[in-house]
Order: sequence, then C-alpha cells, then structure tokens
Amino acid sequence: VTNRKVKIGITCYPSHGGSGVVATELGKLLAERGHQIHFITYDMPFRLGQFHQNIRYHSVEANRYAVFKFPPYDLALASRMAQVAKLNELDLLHVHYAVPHAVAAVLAKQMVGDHLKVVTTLHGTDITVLGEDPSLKDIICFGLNHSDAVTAVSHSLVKQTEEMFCMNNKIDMIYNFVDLRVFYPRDVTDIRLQYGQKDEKILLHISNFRPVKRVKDVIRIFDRVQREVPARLLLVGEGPEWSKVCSLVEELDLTSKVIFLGKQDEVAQLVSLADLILLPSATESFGMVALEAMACGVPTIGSNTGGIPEVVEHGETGFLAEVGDIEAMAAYAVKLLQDERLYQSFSKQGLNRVQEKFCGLKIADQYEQLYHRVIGR
Ligand code: GMT
Repeated sequence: VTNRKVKIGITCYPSHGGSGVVATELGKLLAERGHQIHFITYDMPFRLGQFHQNIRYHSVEANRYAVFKFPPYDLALASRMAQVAKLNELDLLHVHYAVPHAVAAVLAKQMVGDHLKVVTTLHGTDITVLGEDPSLKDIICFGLNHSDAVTAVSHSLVKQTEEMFCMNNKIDMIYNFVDLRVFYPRDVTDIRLQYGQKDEKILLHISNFRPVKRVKDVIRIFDRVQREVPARLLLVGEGPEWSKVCSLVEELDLTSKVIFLGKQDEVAQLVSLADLILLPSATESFGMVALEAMACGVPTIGSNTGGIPEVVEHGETGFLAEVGDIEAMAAYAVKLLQDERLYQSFSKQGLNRVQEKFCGLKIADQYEQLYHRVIGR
C-alpha cells in the first residue's frame, strides 16, 4: 500500500447519465483524498458542484471550420488530453466510456510518452450497443487493448466484454458506488405532500427516456399498481421516448396521477420521497438509480437483466422479473406496498447491502490500488 498522491485526468460524458455521475463522484472523492484531479470534458460535469482546491476543469473545443462536415472532436480531445498531461505532469488518464475516450487517451499517450498511463472504465452501452457496430468494433478493441487497465462496473459487463472482444489482459471489476453523505434516508414528509395525498404511495422512475429504459413499461406497471393501491408516479428525465410516454399516459387516463418533473440535477431528495423505484430496462450494465435508491432505503422493482441482479438482490432488497413482464413487476410492486413488514425488511437489507458492497470509500480504495498498480509498472 502506498500513500503516493496521483495526478489524474478524468474524461467522461458531462451530461446526465450514470457514467458521468460515477466519473464525477469518483473525481470528487479522490480530490478529497489529496489526489490532483483534472476533468477534461466538453462541458462542466453536471454533478461537479462546489469548488475544490484539488479539482481543475479543462474544456475541449472542436474546430468547426467550414471544410469539416463533422467537427473533429476526437482529435481535439486527444490533443487537449496530451496538453493537460504535459503541463500538469499527469500520471494517468482515467476515461469513462470507451467511445471515443479510450482511443483519444491512447493517442494522447503516444503524444506524451509511455509514462502516461491509461485506465478505461466501461459503463455498458459503449460495449453492448456500440461494440456491435462494425464501424466501431475494431477501434473499440484497439482502445481497450492499448489501455494500461480496463475496468467494468459489473461482472455481467466483464463477461459481455470478454465475449465480444479478444482482450489481451484481464478486466478488473469495480462496482459503481454511492456517496452515503448525499444518499441516505431523508425525512421528506413535507415535500411528499406536494406530490400526493397522505395515503398515496409514490412510485418513481428516473432515466434518459431512451428506448432501452422501456419507460412505457413503467407507465403500464403503474397503471396496474394504482388500480390496487392509491398511488402517484413521478417521472424524472427527458429523452427520445418522452412524447410516446406522454401519449400513453393520456390514453390510459392517468394524467392526474403521473407527474413529469423533467431533468433534475439533484435527485437525492426525490429518491427519498419514493416508496418504490421502477427500473424495467431492456438492458442495464449496473443501474445507478437502483443503487442510489437502495442507499435511501427505497426498494427497486426491475428487470432481471445485465448487472441489475448484482445490485438488487431479488426477494431481499427488491423484486426482479423478466424484461417486459409488466404483470409480474406490477404484482411485486403491489405485494411490497401492501406488506409493511416486508417493505421495512427490504429497506433495511438494502441499506446494509450498500454499506457492505457499494460504499464510496471502499470503491475509491479499489481505484486507488488500481492506479498505484498501473503507475508502478
Ligand atoms: O443508461 C444510460 O442510458 C446511461 C449510461 C451511461 O453511459 O451513462 O449508463 C450506463 O452506465 C451506468 C453507470 O455505470 C450504468 O449504471 C447503466 O446501467 C449503464 N446503462 C446501460 O447499460 C444501458
């Protein structure tokens, strides 16, 4: 074990999304431990929050010269990474999401020298969706095999990556984490009353409304639940499926019971408001929302796919059913909402599980060990 402080460049998608959240929260935790963190992104990561003396931000601007049909963002990123690395004598670049970040980091390493190490963290769709695309598959493979270490956020994602790519080295599995100073069961009695009557249960779904999230299933599950239990549904986020979801809400005559909250940066309070989280995704490498909810004592009803069963223990901290099985998910939700003792035990088991497996301090230790291993080579 070494106490050496590390200078790290972090690149992620700064917009709303699990990979950006994990990258930003990790950067903040590492900065608190005295490491020097440099975010290199096209925009300020949305969860960055307050000023911290060990965190700096470097923006990436793609040239928009008229000759270019596509601004060369990937080259601008690689060039900026190299520049920041040289100026600040970075030890490593830690990139989240393979495309194009891993390849840009490998290019930057070639520009700066072998002493600059590259750690790539895979988050899911960079492998499960983009890895299938013939125009990207080979270059993703190149980026991964030229990284000094590759990590993935669940065993399921490690397995999928190894099945799809011929990896030179072992992938390190490091789970996502949650900051327990932010996500904990909060007393939100007053705010709750703004969203529904005292006897109404609150179901919550948070996502980017991409087809993979199956938000229409959320509505159909809720429709069945509210026939049995007085309830409201809060929807947080926006995205491509939004208008279809609105139409379905109208069609099912649920407009008075479904509240669209749009994009929200701070979700800790909202999560605490909920009695249940709905996560019926088609695929999910991890499922950050389920973890954040568990840390607030809120169980998840979701699909048994990808990394979700590694986060939510079926029958212990939530219930999982096959993708698309809205009847089963609705029945599970009703069961949990009608059985206070069962609900309390799920909630308590969830809080223990987060402490044991997904606490930020433990996960930051694992990344620190990985950095020291890579730098020591
Ligand atoms: O799920 C999304 O649409 C966003 C995506 C991202 O890249 O931010 O999320 C992926 O990474 C998250 C953090 O590791 C995981 O919690 C999500 O499960 C994963 N999404 C998918 O695999 C679909």
